[in-house]
Amino acid sequence: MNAADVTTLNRYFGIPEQVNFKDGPGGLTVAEVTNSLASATIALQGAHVMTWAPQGESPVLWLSRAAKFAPGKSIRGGVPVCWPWFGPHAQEASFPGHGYARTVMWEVVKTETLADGATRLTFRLIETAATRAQWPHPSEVTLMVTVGRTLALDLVTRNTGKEPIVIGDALHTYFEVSDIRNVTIRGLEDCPYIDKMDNGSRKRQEGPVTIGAETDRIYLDSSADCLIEDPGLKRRIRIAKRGSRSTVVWNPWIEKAAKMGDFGENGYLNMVCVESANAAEDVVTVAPGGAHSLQVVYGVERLP
Ligand code: TA6
Repeated sequence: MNAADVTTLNRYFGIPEQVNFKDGPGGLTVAEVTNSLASATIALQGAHVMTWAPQGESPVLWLSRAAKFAPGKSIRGGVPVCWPWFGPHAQEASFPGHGYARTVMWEVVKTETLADGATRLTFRLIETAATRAQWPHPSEVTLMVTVGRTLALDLVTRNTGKEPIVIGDALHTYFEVSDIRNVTIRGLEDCPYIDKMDNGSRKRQEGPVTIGAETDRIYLDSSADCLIEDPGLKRRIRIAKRGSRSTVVWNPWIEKAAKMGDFGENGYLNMVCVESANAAEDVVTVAPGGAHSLQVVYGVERLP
């Protein structure tokens, strides 16, 4: 099937009044999901969840107003899928940062309505000669997206080969906040971290995380829920995860955001990345015939 053929996609995977495939920005095929609980948009390129909002709630994911939508270009915002490595490739500097999964086409495997009214979509990465050239290991990667009062994501790597494979992965999620200067991130207290703003030095988190400058940290051995407390929006975003031992906290702040060119005017003020990952020494070895699942559930709670 042609993954970009919206007519065929709607015939096989559309759900009336709930899932509609259409040509989105930059010619990217997107799935529009609307149900009684929430709404979301997902690009087939990268199986990239671009937006999600529970009904009656303001957007929970940040999507840059200056995001560039084009085949092969990662979308600035939402939930980029980093796979099969996180950050720069260990040996090949020419390979794309954060792997290729977020810039290649994925196909729709299944769409379904759950008993509680949520919508579940399953995507699978389409391998090509180009992807195999960067990742010559027999494997399959799927992403299951469940759109409801919470947003649940399950990134599953299956090793279909005869040798173990080592995976670095992340759901590199951009969350919408009222003003990053007033936000507190809890759940990482006492965790060791790699401070990429201080030559990769190893430190330990004291107290909650607040952000007042460019921040780029890989917290290791971090499995607790994280909470993004946002007094401006009077809400707390809860990030629950399984199968992820690293948490990355990133905000580019002023200069870095301006250099990146797709953050928009002061975009950095309204976002924070809290990424559920397996990075650095937390990378995962998947045995032949085995599987690794990185799961997150995002929920919104009102602040008193
Ligand atoms: O996860 C944080 C990070 O690795 C930062 O160092 C920064 O590079 C960010 O990801 C965005 O990377 P991207 O390739 O999406 O521009």
